[in-house]
Amino acid sequence: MKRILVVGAGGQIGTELVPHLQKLYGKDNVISADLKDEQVEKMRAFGVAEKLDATDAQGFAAAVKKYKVDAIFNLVALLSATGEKMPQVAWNINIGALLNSLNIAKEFGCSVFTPSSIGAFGTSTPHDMTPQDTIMRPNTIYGVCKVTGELLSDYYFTRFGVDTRSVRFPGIISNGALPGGGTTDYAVEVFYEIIKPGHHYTCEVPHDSYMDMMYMPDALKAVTDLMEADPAKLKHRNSFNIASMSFTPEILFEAIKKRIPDATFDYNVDPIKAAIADSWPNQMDDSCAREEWGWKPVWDMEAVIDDMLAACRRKAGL
Ligand code: AKB
Repeated sequence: MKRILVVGAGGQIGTELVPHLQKLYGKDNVISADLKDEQVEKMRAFGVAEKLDATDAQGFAAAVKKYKVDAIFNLVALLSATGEKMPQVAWNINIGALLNSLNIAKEFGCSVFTPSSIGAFGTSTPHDMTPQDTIMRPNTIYGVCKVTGELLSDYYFTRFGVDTRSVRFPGIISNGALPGGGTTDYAVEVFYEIIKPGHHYTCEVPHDSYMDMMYMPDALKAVTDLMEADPAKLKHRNSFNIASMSFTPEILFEAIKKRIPDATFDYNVDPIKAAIADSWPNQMDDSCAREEWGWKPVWDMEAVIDDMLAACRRKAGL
C-alpha cells in the first residue's frame, strides 16, 4: 500500500485509523474522506482530506484517480441499532459504499479493506467459540449487509482478482470519536459518564449479555497487519474472526466499581439492542487469524479500563 483512501474517515474507527496509517505510510499518502463538512474541516488540519459521498460512484472514482490511490479502506456504515430503525437507508448506504469500493478497486487496481463484524452472525450461529466458518444468518439489516459484504468481497477476489481483505470486528472501545448507533456502544459510553459528578450510568443492554470487545490499538494493528500479510498464507479473506476479550455489562461495571467505589449502575433495556446482543456470539474463535497472519491482541479488560478512565478524565480536564 502506497496511497490510501479512507472513506467514512470521520467515524469512531476512521478518526484513529487515519493517524495510525499516516504514521506507517506518511502523512501525504493517506487521504481522509467524509460526507460531513465539519469532519472534513477537522481532518484537513491533520492531513489530506476530501469531502466525498461514498455512494456517489463518480465522485469516489474521481478521488481515487486524483490521488493515484492503490488501497481503499471503506469504513462507511450505519451501525446495528440505527440500522433497525431505518433498514432501507442502512442497505442503501452500507451496500452502496461497498459496491462502489469494489467496482472502483477493480477499475483502478486497488486493494480493499472493509470491516465486517460480530453482527454478521445470528441466533442460529454457535455462540461459544464461534468458528471461523459457520452458520451466518444474521437477524439485523446491519448483519445482512455485513454477510453480503463478505460474499461480494470474496467474489471480487476470485472472479476479478481484486485484493479484498476483512476482519469481523467485535465492539470497539476507544476514546477518540464516540461510536453512534451500535449495540456495543455502552462499553464506550460508560467511561465518559462514570467519571462525571454523580458517577452513574444507565445501560441499555441487559446485564448478562456477553459480547466480544476489543481496544482500538489492537483493532488498528489488526487492520494493517492483515493488509500487509503475505497473500500466499491467506486461506480466508472475507472475513477473519478476531477476538481479544469478552464480557457482560455486569462484569465490566463490577471492574469499574473497584476503581470508582461510589459508581452506580442501572438498566433501562432497549428491546432492539437486547435482541441484537442476544443474537451475537458470546466469544469468537480467532485461531484462523492467528495462524494465517499472526493476529495476537495485547489489551485485556483490566488494562482497557485503566487506560479508558485515564483518557476520559484527561479529555474532561479532570
Ligand atoms: C455495533 O454494535 O453495531 C458495532 C458492531 C459490533 O459491529 N459496534
